[in-house]
Amino acid sequence: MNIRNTAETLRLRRRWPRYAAPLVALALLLAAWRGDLSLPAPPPPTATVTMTNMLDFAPDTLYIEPGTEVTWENTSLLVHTVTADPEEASVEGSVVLPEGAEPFDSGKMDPEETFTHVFNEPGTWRYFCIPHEGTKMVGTVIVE
Ligand SMILES: [Cu+2]
Repeated sequence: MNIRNTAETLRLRRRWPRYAAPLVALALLLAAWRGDLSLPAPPPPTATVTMTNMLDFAPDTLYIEPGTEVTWENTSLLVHTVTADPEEASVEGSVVLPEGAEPFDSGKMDPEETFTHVFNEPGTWRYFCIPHEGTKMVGTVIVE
């Protein structure tokens, strides 16, 4: 047993000379230095808002950092929208956008549908649901 182990060790030693490990380490260091081993960018932060049978967004106010990917999930039995476009609003104050921000609109979302928007501009965003604007189905996203 011992003799066999020693023989195997010797064979391994012969196959992998003593300088092999430092050489591999050096090659990896060089590759890293050249940028070949750069790590993938971390995934963006995410948040979820649900659209309910009670005609509201939950949470109705969401605090996030810039670059957060927000997903709305229609968990209700109704059609809702996520609309941050003042042109679509018929009630004053349904939409508020940070200065220079692009409006967006999910369009009609059937039950179980999702919609995602990435918030880059800091500030206060207020959005609403087109079919339920009259019952004040509005939500706020604060990017800070
Ligand atoms: Cu709605």
